[in-house]
Amino acid sequence: MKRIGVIGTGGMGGRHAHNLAHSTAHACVTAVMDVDRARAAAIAAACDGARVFTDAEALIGDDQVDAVIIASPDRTHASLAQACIRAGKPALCEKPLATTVADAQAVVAVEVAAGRRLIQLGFMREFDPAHRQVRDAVASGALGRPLYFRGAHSNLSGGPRTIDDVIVNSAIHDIHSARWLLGGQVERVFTQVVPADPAQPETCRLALIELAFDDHRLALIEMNADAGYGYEVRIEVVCERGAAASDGLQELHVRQAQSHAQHIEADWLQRFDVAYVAEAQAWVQGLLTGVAGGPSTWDGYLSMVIADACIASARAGQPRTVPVLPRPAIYA
Ligand code: ISE
Repeated sequence: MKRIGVIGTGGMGGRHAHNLAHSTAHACVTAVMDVDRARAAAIAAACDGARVFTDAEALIGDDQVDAVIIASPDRTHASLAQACIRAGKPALCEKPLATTVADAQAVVAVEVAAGRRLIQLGFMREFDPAHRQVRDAVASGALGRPLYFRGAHSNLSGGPRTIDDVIVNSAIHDIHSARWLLGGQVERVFTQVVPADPAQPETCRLALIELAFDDHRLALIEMNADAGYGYEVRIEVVCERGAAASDGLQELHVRQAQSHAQHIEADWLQRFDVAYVAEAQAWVQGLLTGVAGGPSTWDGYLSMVIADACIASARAGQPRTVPVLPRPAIYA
């Protein structure tokens, strides 16, 4: 039985705590941390009386915690991931790994020094059945070599957002999907933005991101931060002899009385509910076998390097080059 400590009890932390306590074999939640003690206590009570913490480092150091979920605000991920590695405790860390390239690089450095993978990054789309079908179709080779990734990601608005936030918090998923599904190295990016308020160029209503790979393959990502109708993630991989696509919705099509309807989910917790359970189960399986799998710290770092170039490109109105980085052996 692996004893899990959950840091952060917002939507994601609460969902992870629930999935680990109720849908994951060989795992139990023994500790829950939030700066808001009452919120941590409410989640802990639903996890068979886990202990409540208001200090993340205390939870990481606790001897009744074998492994950690990091689901606190984005800016805290990098330092908490490093604290887990230093304590020798595996962690499932929500994306993004960090909010700056330097912070992401620091996590890589600490993990490389530890000599083994301890962090799994929360790019949960890798565990989504629709995404896996597309990945399997491409990997089968039947469609020929993948040439082009197209992704459309729509959110319902939580209020006006900045370019940095839309790219580092949201489009980072699509950047990872493009790398995961095409493989290879992104060499150049070009980002154009429709501002949420034309008088405030730092705001972002919609971003169009082009990625060029070093072997001349391409990706195009449309990130709609305020779609106005619901939550959607659509992907397509165009290959030499065919294409594989997922329109991304989970609900069935209903045709009735001369009309056709399909319910659209409101957010990622609804759309990716199955993926989050599969992600937690795969993570716990890795804890039991001692073999870390899933998206790595290196995936988190490279996504951040690409995201950073995308932000610079949006500001400059020009393409930007992505540095080529040597992959440390532990991520081979
Ligand atoms: C959110 O944090 C997520 O990770 C969702 O998957 C993503 O769709 C959304 O844009 C993010 O804000």
